[in-house]
Amino acid sequence: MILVLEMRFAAEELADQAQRFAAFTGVTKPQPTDKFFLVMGMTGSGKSTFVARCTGQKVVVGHGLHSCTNSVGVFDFPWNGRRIYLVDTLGFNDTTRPDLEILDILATYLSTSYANGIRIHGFIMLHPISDNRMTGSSLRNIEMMKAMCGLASYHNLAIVTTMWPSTPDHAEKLMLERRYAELLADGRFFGDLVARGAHLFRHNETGRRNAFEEATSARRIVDRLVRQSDIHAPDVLRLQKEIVDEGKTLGETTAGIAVAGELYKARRAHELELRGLQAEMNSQLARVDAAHAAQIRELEADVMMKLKKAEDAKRALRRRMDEMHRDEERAWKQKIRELDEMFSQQLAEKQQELLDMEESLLEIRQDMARRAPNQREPTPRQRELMALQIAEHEEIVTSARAEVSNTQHAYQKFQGQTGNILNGTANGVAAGLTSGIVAGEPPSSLET
Ligand SMILES: Nc1nc2c(ncn2[C@@H]2O[C@H](COP(=O)(O)OP(=O)(O)O)[C@@H](O)[C@H]2O)c(=O)[nH]1
Ligand SMILES: [Mg+2]
Repeated sequence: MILVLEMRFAAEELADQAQRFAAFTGVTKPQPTDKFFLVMGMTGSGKSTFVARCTGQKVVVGHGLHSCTNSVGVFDFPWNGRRIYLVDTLGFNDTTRPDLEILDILATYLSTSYANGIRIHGFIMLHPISDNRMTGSSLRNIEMMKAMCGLASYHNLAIVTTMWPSTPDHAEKLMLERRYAELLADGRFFGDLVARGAHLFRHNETGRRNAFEEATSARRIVDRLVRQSDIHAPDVLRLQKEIVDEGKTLGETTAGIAVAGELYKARRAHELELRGLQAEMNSQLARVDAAHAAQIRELEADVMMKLKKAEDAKRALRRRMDEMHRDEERAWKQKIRELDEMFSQQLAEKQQELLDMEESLLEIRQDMARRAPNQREPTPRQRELMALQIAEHEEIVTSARAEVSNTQHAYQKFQGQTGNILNGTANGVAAGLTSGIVAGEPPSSLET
């Protein structure tokens, strides 16, 4: 991971990432006309690609400031003199992270952002039309989105279907249209949201993978949302209200209850499984068959471990905003420390390289001046060549000097921004706590 980063290390990009992140978490104050949109949807629905097309920025997962921390990606682009921020979120039903962890991450950032005065102006919910299950992951993502938002009206929501095929045959076309109609009518999917004002878009309906077409399609959706959000003032998300204004633990929030429901079902299933295994152990048959008994014991240990995991998850639901924030802050600090180290090392290397170059330039000059006594006076042609050689070296040294200075500048910018993030997010949460917005007993050990 670090190696990949080292190779592509771009100081400016990291500083920019930190700056955008600081804007989303309210550490730096955005302009009143700036907009923040959340991009949601299941993993693989095309969120990162959408954001990349819209902003023209590389939306890479797996390196940079946002990796290794439990973070969301913040990207931006200018729009008619304003700045539009797109927040690339994590899908529920991710293969590598449990729902609870995803919710925890979103809750941490959304609550900090809200406590610092930032409002979410709109939502872009991506849904892959190619998903033929109509249950499972996509349903779960829609449920979680509703639980988190809990808005009275959805004028600032764009429901965007993605993954339209490029060359569907007649039967496939019919099938997709039928599925589309069902999605929009069924209350478990988008039915209730459409009834409450959500806007519908088919993103990249031609299905062609063409960057320009995709960008045009994505921008069209954002344009509409910007206009909508100018008409309808942003509402506070239910999750933000519950955590910041009402001081609920994650498990007490509507979204937390939805996750807890799943956890409960899983726990129940494990308990039942355990009971079944124990009954089998106690039966006459198992007692005589030692090999079978050992096998059952192994299964039992496995189920017990799963149960313990579910119990741990239950405890995690009891976390309050300050605890969530503390964990996240710890991860950020660690990441920033790593990047800082890498940055200063890179700078030191560049400085050393420059010193070496300057030294060798000096040596060339001295060599030329120090002619051996038996050497003849150089001809005008030789002089000309020497001058050219020196000029060439000087040019290289000058550009190395500029590079060092740029790196230095970027490093300072990076340090300024990351410092802001750590102090600012902590202060934002602390401010929310001290002003009594967050109910419950004040945490004694909040780091600020
Ligand atoms: N066919 C097609 N593929 C897409 C489209 N948008 C994204 N993809 C691909 O779908 C995969 C998942 O996209 P990604 O943006 O990473 O999804 P995320 O997990 O929601 O961020 C990637 O391989 C993309 O190249 C689209 O509109 N059409
Ligand atoms: Mg993604």
